[in-house]
Amino acid sequence: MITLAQYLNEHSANAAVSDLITTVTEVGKTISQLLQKGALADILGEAGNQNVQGEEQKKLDVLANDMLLKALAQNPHCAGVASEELDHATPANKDGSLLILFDPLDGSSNIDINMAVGTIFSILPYQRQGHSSEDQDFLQAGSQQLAAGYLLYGTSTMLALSVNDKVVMFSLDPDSGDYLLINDHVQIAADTSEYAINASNYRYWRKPMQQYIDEVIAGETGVRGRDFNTRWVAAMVGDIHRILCRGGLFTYPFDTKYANKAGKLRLMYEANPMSLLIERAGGMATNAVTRILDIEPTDIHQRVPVVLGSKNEVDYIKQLHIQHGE
Ligand code: AFP
Repeated sequence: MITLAQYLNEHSANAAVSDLITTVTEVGKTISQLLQKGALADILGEAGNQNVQGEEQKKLDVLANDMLLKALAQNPHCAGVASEELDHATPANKDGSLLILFDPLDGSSNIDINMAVGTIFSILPYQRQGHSSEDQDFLQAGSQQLAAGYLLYGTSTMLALSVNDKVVMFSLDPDSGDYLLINDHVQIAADTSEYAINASNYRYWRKPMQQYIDEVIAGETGVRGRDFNTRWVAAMVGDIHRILCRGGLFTYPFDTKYANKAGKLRLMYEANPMSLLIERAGGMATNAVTRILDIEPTDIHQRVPVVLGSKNEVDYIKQLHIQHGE
């Protein structure tokens, strides 16, 4: 079987990018081991602080963040690191050619209940080599990403990755400690009857999203003429993994629940890397109307509505928004 190292050697055009991915995935092995030990490794429960997003941090949020930050800061190719958990980006090696952004532990409300969580990462070029990196340097559209991926710590640990025009998947072999290639061309079907949304927010959505959910709930008795099914992991990484495996729709739409925020998910740590994977696997990723990868960020922590997955379903939601003049 092909290891991650062999794959990167053959398929990544940029050795520095490969090296950064190796650093992230090595830390991922330690996070995976800690999760397997769970309570026995004293990783469950609250850390007792809030992050920059005003969310309670879990012990493993803090641990995973610190481990990734430390390892990446030592990588000579890394000019700066931005984390969902930290107020500002951390400058690293000013001669490095790359910037990396990560969500160290996505879906952290799942940690204490032994459910799937993940690590998401996005790699951008660094344009000011020789100077210390700043938050501003990270403000690049998702279309500029050189690579993106996630580690899913589920019943097994998996890596989904894109370093070229393809999306591939690896499974971590607990015996050898290697990531082994299990799918060398991930593709998402254009049609689906499965959708993921936190429907408890229905009253906060805009009209077209309410209409969409009304239609899929009506199923074969409504305008869609067929039944749909709901799935919700409460960790984006788990929902995206399901979509890469068997298609589907994932949305965390615009809502008015969070004052002054355009939704819950973070553009640079969640939406951009996942959108790159979804598009390269043949799917579509929008904020309901606009392509996510074209959004010019204004803040490293900005939030964005997300609608992504099987192409025809994402496009259907886009048409509903256009009809409603959104
Ligand atoms: P946490 O990492 O704070 O648990 O948030 C996870 C997340 O950003 C994303 O991964 C999920 O899809 C979404 O939030 C879950 O949101 P709900 O709490 O509304 O279910």
